[in-house]
Amino acid sequence: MSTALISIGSNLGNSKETVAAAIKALGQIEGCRMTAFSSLYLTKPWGYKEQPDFINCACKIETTLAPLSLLHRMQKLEQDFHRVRNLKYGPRTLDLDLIAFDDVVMHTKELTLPHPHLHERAFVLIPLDEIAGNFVISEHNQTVNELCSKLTCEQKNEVKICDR
Ligand code: PH2
Ligand code: MG
Ligand code: MG
Repeated sequence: MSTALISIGSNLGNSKETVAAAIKALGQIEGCRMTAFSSLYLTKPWGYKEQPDFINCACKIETTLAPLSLLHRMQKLEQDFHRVRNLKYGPRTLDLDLIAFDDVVMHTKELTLPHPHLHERAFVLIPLDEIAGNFVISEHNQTVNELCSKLTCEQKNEVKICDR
């Protein structure tokens, strides 16, 4: 059994509903069990700024799948939610990013683990800290909580927890 950390994002359509449906769907992938998911957060767009704010959330899954099989299942789910890929870092109905998978380090064309931008993204680290603060991110050799504490106030201010 492996542990996978996934970041969920949406900024098109009814994002809260989409993220809630994605949490449910991820837990229903064969060979996967959802063991924790964070609150929803309203976050300022990172990268390309001229787009709506995002709803972001993080979840933790126990899985018997290999990293690439899990990635492919996640990509299939994105398609089911009618995601259209236009701009790099641009708006999206549903984005599912595999952030970490046990202590796997891998650099292939298809998948980089741990996620190459995780340490600079408050919208990934703050939700993750809620559910997996003690998880050690290989390569960085630091826990999610340690990486989170290195974010600047400015970065943290762009991520606000949503009302339940
Ligand atoms: N995803 C991106 C680019 N920018 N910004 C926020 N706040 N949240 C995201 O999920 C996000 C982003 C590319 O996947
Ligand atoms: Mg993304
Ligand atoms: Mg993505």
